[in-house]
Amino acid sequence: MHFLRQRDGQRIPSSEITSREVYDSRRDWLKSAGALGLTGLGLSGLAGPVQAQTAGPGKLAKLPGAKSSVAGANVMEKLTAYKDVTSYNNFYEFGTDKSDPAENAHTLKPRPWSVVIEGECNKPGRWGLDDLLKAAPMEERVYRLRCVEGWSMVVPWVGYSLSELIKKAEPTGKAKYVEFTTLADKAQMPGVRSGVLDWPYLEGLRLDEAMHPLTLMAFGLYGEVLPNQNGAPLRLVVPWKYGFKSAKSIVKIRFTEKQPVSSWTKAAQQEYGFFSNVNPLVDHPRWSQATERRIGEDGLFAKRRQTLMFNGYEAQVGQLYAGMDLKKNF
Ligand SMILES: Nc1nc2c(c(=O)[nH]1)N[C@H]1C(S)=C(S)[C@@H](COP(=O)(O)O)O[C@H]1N2
Ligand SMILES: [Mo]
Repeated sequence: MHFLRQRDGQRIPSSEITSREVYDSRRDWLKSAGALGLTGLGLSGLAGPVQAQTAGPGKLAKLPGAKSSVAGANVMEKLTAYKDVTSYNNFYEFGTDKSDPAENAHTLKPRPWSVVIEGECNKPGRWGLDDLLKAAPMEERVYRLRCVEGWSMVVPWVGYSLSELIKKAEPTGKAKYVEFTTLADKAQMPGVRSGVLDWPYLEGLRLDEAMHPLTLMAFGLYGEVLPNQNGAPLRLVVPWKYGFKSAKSIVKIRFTEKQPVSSWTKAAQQEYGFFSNVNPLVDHPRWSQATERRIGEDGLFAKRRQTLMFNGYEAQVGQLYAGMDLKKNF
């Protein structure tokens, strides 16, 4: 297949997208695609009003973000429809079926909300949601999200680099990892009564991973605040790792010396490693990770896509793992 090289080194099959270099912004590109009549060439999902591409249905509070200038933060692929992003979810606190979170998460109360910042840092404390929202300028970032189960989406998130918060907390020299704890409230989350995971849902990153500009503290998607099922009022998005690293509805951020043990690692250590970087060469013990299904492309002619190393973000994050055996450190 013929590939076009994106400015940030990502490869995009030419059958899926037109030349990236010619156009600077996603919106410009969409307009041009429309003007050139390319929307009929298997790009039908891109047709329609350009403004609508990143606008939600208008039911939730607006949360606009300026186009991000972070390298790799603007994937030039067709966005997954808002309807799919918000109805096909993993959020086990609301049940294990893909449709459960959208059906059950209305009981989650995203306000008032606060996040405790503690552990190895000079500025521990409790941050209220309004202060978190104001901590840095909101950016819109179009990221691929690749679930360990073998499906993926392309989502226009709104938020800012987690590093903005970390800098304000001033981690000490002892801080090597960041641990994220999410809400586990039986009154708001029916799934927490089940023993499917060891609650609260806990995840962790190495400090340099957490500081990487692509690591996003997300507060919204499609120009609106996060729907509850997507992890309101704030969640991580770590685009080069399997989706389960992107913890939803975070209530605590802790700086630690020791590597955190995440809920999924606890549940099945041989299946879900600490790093969990997307890697088509390292199979899950029960299935291949070489290909993926793009949500929304389920039609008769839908083909599985090749999964990309680091989910397509190798140019940006590969250096973080220089010299590491990625098969051992899966
Ligand atoms: N608290 C919490 N966070 C979570 C999960 C969860 O069950 N609970 N599921 C994870 C998994 S497996 C994936 S793939 C993504 C899905 O995010 P989305 O539903 O917004 O696409 O959320 C992740 N974050
Ligand atoms: Mo996932």
